Amino acid sequence: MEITTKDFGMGATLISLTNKKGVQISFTNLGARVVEWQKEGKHLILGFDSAKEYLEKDSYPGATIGRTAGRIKDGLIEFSQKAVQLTQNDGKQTLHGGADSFNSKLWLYEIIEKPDKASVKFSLVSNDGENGYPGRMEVSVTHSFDEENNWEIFYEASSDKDTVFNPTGHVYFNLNGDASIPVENHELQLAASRFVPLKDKSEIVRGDIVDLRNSPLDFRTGKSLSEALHSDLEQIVLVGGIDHPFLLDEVNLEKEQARLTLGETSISVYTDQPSIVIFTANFGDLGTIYHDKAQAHHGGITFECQVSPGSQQIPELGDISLKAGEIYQATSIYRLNSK
Ligand code: G6D
Repeated sequence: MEITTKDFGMGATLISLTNKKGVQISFTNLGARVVEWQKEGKHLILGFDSAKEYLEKDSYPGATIGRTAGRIKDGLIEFSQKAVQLTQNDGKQTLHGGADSFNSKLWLYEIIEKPDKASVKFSLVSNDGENGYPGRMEVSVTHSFDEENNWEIFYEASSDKDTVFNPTGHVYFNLNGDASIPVENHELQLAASRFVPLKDKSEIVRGDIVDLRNSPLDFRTGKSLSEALHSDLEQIVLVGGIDHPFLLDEVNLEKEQARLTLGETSISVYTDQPSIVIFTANFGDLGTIYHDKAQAHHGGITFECQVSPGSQQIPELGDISLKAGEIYQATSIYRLNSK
C-alpha cells in the first residue's frame, strides 16, 4: 500500500492510501472523514478539495457523525430514569450530535501499516456535557483499506458516565463520478423488509415501523433508484426522495446488506448495525459545488449504518445507551467491486 500525506488546510492533513490495483482512498482528520475514493481517476464518492470547503459548504459529506446520528426529537433523551436536554440545531431537534460536533472537529491520527492493509486511526476526547451529552468520552474511528478494495470503518468508544452513543459515517456515493448527475440511474439492492416512516417535514419519526414489501421502497431483489424516487409514495413525496431508516432483515456483518450498482461498478455494504439510513441528497436546486460541478437534486446517496434514529420513541429500534466504563464497538464495510 502506498501511503502519502499532505496539508489539507485549516490545520488538517489529507492521508491517501493507494493499493496495488491503483484504487485510492483519502481521509482527513477534520471530521475523521473519507474525502475521496477513486478508481482510474473517477470519483466514487462526493468530496471537496480542501478543509476550508468542508467548513464553508457542508461539513457532513464523508464525516464521522456523533455522538448520535440522525434526529433526536426536541433534543430530549431519557435513559437511566433521567431526562437530558441536548443542544438543538435543526429546528427543535438535535441533528447529528448538535452543532460543531464530531464532523467539524480536528481529530488526532495515527497511520498503522500491516502486510495486508493500511489503517488510519482517528481519536478524539469529547468532553462531559458537550452539546448536553453526559460523560467524558474517548472515541476512536479507524478507517482501513486493503488490496481487495474493502474500506472498513471500526468505531470504539467509552464514557465515564452513563450516556447515549450512536455514531455513523456519512459518505455520499455517486458512481457517475460527477455530482451534477443524479444517482437515479443507479440500481439498489437492499436486504430490508421494513422501514421507519417520518412524521412530517421536521423528519422526526412518525412512531411506527412499516412493512415495505411490494411498495416503491422494496429493493430486496434490486431495482433502479429512479423507480422509487419518481413514485408517488407519500413518504417519498414528503421529503423529496429517500431520507429514511431501513431495518435490516438480519443483523450480520458477513451478509451483503446493500449493493449500489452503475454499469460494471458496484459498492457492497456490510455492517453489524441493525439499520441503514439512506439519504438520496434531496437538496433541490441548492447546487453545492463538488470539484467544479453543481450538485443535482439526488446527486448522491448515503448508507448510514447505525441504530435507527427514533429509538427514544420506538424502543423496538434498539438501545443507544452506553453505560459508564462499557466499551462500544461497531464495524461497517464498503467494498468496491469492479472489473
Ligand atoms: C442525514 O437524514 C439526514 C438528512 O436529513 C440530513 O439533511 C443530512 O444528514 C445532512 O442523512
